Amino acid sequence: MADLTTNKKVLGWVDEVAALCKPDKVVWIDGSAEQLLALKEEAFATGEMTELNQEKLPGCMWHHTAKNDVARVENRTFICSKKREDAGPTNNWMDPDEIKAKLRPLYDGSMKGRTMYVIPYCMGPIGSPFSKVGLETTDSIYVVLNMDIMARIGTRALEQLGDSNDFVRGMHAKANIDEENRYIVQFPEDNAIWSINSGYGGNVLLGKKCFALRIASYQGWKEGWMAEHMLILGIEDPTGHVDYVTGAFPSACGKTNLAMLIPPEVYKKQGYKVWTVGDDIAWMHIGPDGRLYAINPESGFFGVAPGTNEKSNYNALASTRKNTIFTNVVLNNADNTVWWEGLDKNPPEDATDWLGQPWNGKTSTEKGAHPNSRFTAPAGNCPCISKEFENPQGVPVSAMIFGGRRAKTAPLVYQSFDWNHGVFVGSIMASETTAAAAGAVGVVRRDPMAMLPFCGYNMGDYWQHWLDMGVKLGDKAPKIFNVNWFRLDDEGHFIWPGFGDNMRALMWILGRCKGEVEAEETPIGYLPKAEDINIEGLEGISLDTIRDLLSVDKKLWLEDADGCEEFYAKFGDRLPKEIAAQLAAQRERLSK
Ligand code: GTP
Ligand code: SPV
Ligand code: MN
Repeated sequence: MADLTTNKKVLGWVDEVAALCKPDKVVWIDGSAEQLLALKEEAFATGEMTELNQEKLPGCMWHHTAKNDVARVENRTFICSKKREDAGPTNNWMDPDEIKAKLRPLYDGSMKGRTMYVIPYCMGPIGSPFSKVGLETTDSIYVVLNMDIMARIGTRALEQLGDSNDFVRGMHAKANIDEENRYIVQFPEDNAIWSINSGYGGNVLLGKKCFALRIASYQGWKEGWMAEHMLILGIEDPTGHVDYVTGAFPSACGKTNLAMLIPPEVYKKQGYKVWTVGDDIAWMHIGPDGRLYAINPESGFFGVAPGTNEKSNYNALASTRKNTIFTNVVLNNADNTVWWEGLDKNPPEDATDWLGQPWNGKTSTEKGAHPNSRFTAPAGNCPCISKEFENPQGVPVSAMIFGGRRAKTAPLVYQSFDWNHGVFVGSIMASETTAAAAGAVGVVRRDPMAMLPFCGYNMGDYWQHWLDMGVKLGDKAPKIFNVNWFRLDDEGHFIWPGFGDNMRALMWILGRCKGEVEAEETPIGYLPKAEDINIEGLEGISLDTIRDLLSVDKKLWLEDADGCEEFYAKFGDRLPKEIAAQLAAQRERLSK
């Protein structure tokens, strides 16, 4: 097959990768329906993918990964800037030359007997001045088919690139899926990514976390924009006016759910609607009017399956009913469909679990789907996809929301005093770990701006970049808020109903942005008056419940301040003075 481009930099790089990996053949992905169909047929024939019931789930496929390869691997993820201090204390680092020397032998000959696919892809709408192009080489059809959903792939991406050298070089090889030799390496200064020995989502769909967050956060710092782990949603009021909000929550903490929420009856009947622009990543630039504009660089959703059902997230479930890839969920052998914990109360009896083993959902004590099992669904399937989804200029952001899983400390919602205080609020985010990354689940850790695993440079410099963006945005800056849907009662149950009812907190946020609702000034920020959170139609939630959800325990917050100080100390002189000053000021307010 002929090369798809005359771009010498692209051709030279692909030749280099092929010379190293030594595949039997090289196939350029042009993105045509015929080519993708042929690849699907091949994957069905080899068993790499399983075709699902084409009447019930047209175009859908099932795949399961190796047992040891089910999530991102943060301890094997590296930011290899030339200098260690430029990666900073929150990233693993190795000297770029050393790690290349170490990994080259692992790539060497790893594709013998296999085909190498070259996937050109564009992150962001084709034609947008904010979009960026990458190339990924891989020996996995699963990766090709997922990239086709998650990014704009093929010839159109190469056309967007033209003769430019500004593309991210991503080299993936499955090798032996050996976890001892698994590496996910970013070279931000060289626009390059090396990923080896994994076949799982975030480790191998290189346009996503590796490029659109780790490399792009570095590019944004250098070029004056922001790449964030944020959902983007629009709230349409009864007059048809839409306000846009972004939200950064750590992995598996509710971005997809919030992005697709269905307003509760009290708002629906007034004519409010919610539109999804993105569920995971936002790239944000300052527009000609001085406001901040967000695009979603992705074209699909790589969403958490367990817990997704008609009630919790109708729109996400609807998005998965066609042309979707299911990874590590249960295969229902009776009708060749899929199931996961929390889909319904009727697990299949004759089924195959995520490990590929026979499984009886009625009798088994083991879970059938992996807790981090996922669906890869085209954004166009989503019933509430925004009509601005392809807008090359993006949507103007009125508010940014931070949030995590906190059993106690953080109240349901509060507003920062101003931009700099908001940056501080983001910098002290903490959350319980989830199954999205390998390792213990439920451990509280600092996860600033939900970017701990994704910031491609020194997080101290990243906070300074946020502060600098605030100066540029001035009074046009989005207002910054913090939310917590996850407070627990004494029996360990969630107090707040969450999901669609999170709209009630969003409405307070919009009210604040428009100057339509008052707030109480507290040591940590502006809190709602309990009666300003609309509880109409909520069962079992009284004004007192809201008061409880909004309570601020000064003793806990002072203890938390000690934790922040310890965390900040790691950054030495890369910690912006303003951030240290914000912590000191908050402590003083709390001590009064
Ligand atoms: P990544 O794709 O990993 O970046 O995650 P995400 O932030 O998009 O997470 P997602 O929306 O898929 O949330 C996954 C988990 O959070 C599921 O277990 C949901 O049930 C739970 N969840 C989401 N929203 C809420 C909420 O409002 N309340 C409660 N209690 N749980 C929620
Ligand atoms: C996350 O872990 O934040 C995800 C899933 O969005 S993955 O693409 O695997 O990183
Ligand atoms: Mn994510």
